[in-house]
Amino acid sequence: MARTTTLSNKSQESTKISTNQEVLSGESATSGDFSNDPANASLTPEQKIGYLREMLRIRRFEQQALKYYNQGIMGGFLHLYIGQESVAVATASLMNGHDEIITAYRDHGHALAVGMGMNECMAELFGKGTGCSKGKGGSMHFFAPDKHYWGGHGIVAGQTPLGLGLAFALKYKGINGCAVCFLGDGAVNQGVFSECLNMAALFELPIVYVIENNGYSMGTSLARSSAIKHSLASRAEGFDVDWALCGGFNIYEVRAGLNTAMERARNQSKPTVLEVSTYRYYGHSVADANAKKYRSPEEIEKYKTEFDPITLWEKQLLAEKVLTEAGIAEIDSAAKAEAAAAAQFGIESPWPAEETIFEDIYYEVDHKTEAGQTGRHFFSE
Ligand SMILES: Cc1ncc(C[n+]2csc(CCOP(=O)(O)OP(=O)(O)O)c2C)c(N)n1
Ligand SMILES: [Mg+2]
Repeated sequence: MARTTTLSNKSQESTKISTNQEVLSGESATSGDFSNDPANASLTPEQKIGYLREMLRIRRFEQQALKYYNQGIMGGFLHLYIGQESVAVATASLMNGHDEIITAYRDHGHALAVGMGMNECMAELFGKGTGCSKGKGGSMHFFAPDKHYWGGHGIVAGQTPLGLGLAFALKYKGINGCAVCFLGDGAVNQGVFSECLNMAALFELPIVYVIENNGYSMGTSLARSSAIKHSLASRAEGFDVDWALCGGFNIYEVRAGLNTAMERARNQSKPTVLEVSTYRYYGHSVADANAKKYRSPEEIEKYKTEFDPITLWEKQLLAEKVLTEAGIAEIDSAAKAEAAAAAQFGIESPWPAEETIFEDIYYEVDHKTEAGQTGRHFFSE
């Protein structure tokens, strides 16, 4: 049985958790039935099917990208999210139209989950002018502010103060939304994250920091990188910030954990650190030559066969009779076809024009605004 712990240091709600360590020692992937949690109790079959569709779209998209990368047709960085799809899809499914999200370089899943198109994302990976960042950002820099998605950042933990800024803006403007900022288990050790927690608590900002704990930062395991007494999230206690742990393999569980934290941010303007246990199947990036050396093949296989978030969700939907095997196959075929068409779109798209090379560097230059001089970029209206 998975061990039981306290969900939040302040609210004293209790739940069971499933950590990576427990999974590896043979514990269950999910630690309870979250289908009746307030976040999930009234979900429609269409919504549940939608989560499967989104997870499959992310996986098929990245598999296509990997194929072209391996053929040398695609270049640059490529940090695959495969294995972690449930986290981004669960989060996006809870966004209320005012919530904002931001993440690091492992950003494809979040982008597709918030509604970015496969074409603009795939073209960006190919470095083409039709890409979401006009081919100048690549894999690490997907952005869609119109979809409340603020990227896509390469500096480890660099997105954490930016996420705090989003939360500050929401509070300053009196908008009933929250900011969700994703970071990895390695990013937690960056000093700036501690500064963020201090300010989040001090200013009572509506932010949820989601630690996607996949057990590794590049080739370094959690045990070798982090001093842990209880968990990474429990460090938040030092800043008087609420924290919680959540298994990341079952969409119901991720939605339950996220919903509590997002509601707290929206309704009480309080920050939360939520640590979600998850796993990436591939190396840190496709350039990770040691991907199979710092983790045993058995470990990777165990996650793939027993804790895959897509397989688990498919089983759940079959058990609930929401979908049949044939229905699942149909959704998967559509995702594969969409990803293949997006790759074709990316390949056939033109390169960015040479004369655009100095564009998109400074917003105020491109838009001929004086905002840069007055220092009022974001709060001018
Ligand atoms: C400030 C900084 N230091 C080092 C790096 C190199 N680097 C890129 S990713 C990474 C590991 C981060 O791991 P984690 O936060 O666990 O995220 P994951 O890759 O597992 O999603 C490192 C050290 C960087 N990009 N930025
Ligand atoms: Mg990690």
